[in-house]
Amino acid sequence: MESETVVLYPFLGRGHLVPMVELAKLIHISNPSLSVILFITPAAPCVNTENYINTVSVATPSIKFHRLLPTVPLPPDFSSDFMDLAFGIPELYNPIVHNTLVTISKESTIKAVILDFLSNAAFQVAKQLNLPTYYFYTSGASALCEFLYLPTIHNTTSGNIKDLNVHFDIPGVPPIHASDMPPVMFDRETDVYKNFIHTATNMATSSGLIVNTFAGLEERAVDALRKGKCTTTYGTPTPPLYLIGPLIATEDQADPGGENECLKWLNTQPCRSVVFLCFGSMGVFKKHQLKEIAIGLMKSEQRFLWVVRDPLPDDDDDNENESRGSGGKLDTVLDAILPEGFLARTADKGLVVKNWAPQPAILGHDSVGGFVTHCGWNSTLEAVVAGVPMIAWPLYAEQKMNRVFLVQEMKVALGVEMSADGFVTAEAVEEKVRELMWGEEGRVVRDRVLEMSRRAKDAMEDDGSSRVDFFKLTTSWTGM
Ligand SMILES: *[C@@H]1O[C@H](CO)[C@@H](O)[C@H](O)[C@H]1NC(C)=O
Ligand SMILES: *[C@@H]1O[C@H](CO)[C@@H](O)[C@H](O)[C@H]1NC(C)=O
Ligand SMILES: CC(=O)N[C@H]1CO[C@H](CO)[C@@H](O)[C@@H]1O
Repeated sequence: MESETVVLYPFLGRGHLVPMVELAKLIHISNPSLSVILFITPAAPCVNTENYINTVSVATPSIKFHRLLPTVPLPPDFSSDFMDLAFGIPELYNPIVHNTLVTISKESTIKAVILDFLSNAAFQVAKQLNLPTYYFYTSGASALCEFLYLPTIHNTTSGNIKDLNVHFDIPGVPPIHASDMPPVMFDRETDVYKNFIHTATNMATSSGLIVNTFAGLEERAVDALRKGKCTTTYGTPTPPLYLIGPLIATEDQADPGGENECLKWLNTQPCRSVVFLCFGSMGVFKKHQLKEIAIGLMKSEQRFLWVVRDPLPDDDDDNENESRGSGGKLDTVLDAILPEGFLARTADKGLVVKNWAPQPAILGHDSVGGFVTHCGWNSTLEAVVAGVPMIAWPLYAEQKMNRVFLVQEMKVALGVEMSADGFVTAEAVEEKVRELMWGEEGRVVRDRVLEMSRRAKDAMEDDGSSRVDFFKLTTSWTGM
């Protein structure tokens, strides 16, 4: 029997790569006869994925990382914008992707090519070779409704989204104000905007859309997608939808040096009493914002575990060293900015840790009763699985939109009050933290997220919705 292969082509940002690797593992574990290959571009706008890739290669040698070689140099005039690079680098590698797919095809039948949306450039290559091509979408079904609807918004509005003061009515989700749309969509003349429109159009004609969510979490969005409501203007039906989540990384949960400091501390705290604050790998604040968070936490009188990264300088910082990208070293900065005696006064109730904490293990710990999050989809899923209610504090990408979904539709989060430029006052922090832990509105969210946690577990049972979808997907390749 000829061998069969599935090719996955991730984007190398952590929030995209890690779930794609989880998908690769799941495909291989459930279908050991399928070869699973992940394409890796040598150049990427994100670094620091090398260690992760090595760890996975050692732990799971049966899935293969294939480096697309030779390295293609960036043209000298290439945009340095992160999103332009994210979409643009795969485009440079299209000839190599083509040759690699042809080479693999000589020895094996390629059953599927699965793209991250940022690897969209490869869609035309796979299509040209007549390979069934899927997208793996690393945000939720609600965000996917918006994504697929973008070409319709594009065709039916004039002017730039950033200049509009309207709500968009998108099937499957609550109305979204123009200012809550992902900033990449603000200006229709930009390359990134055009790339999103083009990608959405390709997604709508692909062989299937695989989404890291579960049906019970986003019922209205899933219903709209399944009924083709987000793509009615395309003249083609929405491709099959496979909701196979929640896929959550296992690598990060390992604690190499024995018990982590945060987990040890949590062991000493009462059940569901601690508010956990962590804003993702790119969640950096200015100093004056850190100070507001500290004061708000102190006044809330709640227990807290706060992950802080090196801050950005304030706008009026006159220290020349600090104006160059970093607001200075965290230790000194914390002492300087936190209210006097903050760390000492809160020592029995609070723990401030620098830069990194084992997030999934913390969210899974009994003592954690609330999570202040930037609304990245991966963090959201981790909290939902652990049944931890959230305070939504979006920072970038599609996070403002995710907040609308989390607060208004899924009802697993309270939204923190922010000014137009994203600033949050100490009072707002204090009020929301108390509300989440003790309030009546908070109770609704606390109950709801526990229900969602149960649904997440059900979805992953043998006959659960996510397993059934996954089985449909893989049997469409193997025919078994
Ligand atoms: C948008 O308009 C273009 C040009 O008229 C058309 O080709 C395309 O199908 C339309 N797309 C949608 C989603 O309406
Ligand atoms: C900037 O950094 C240099 C070297 O670390 C130090 O000597 C200098 O005093 C700093 N300047 C200010 C304004 O802090
Ligand atoms: C699946 C996944 O991407 N997990 C990541 C979610 O975010 C946390 C915190 O940023 C990371 O530690 C996980 O690796």
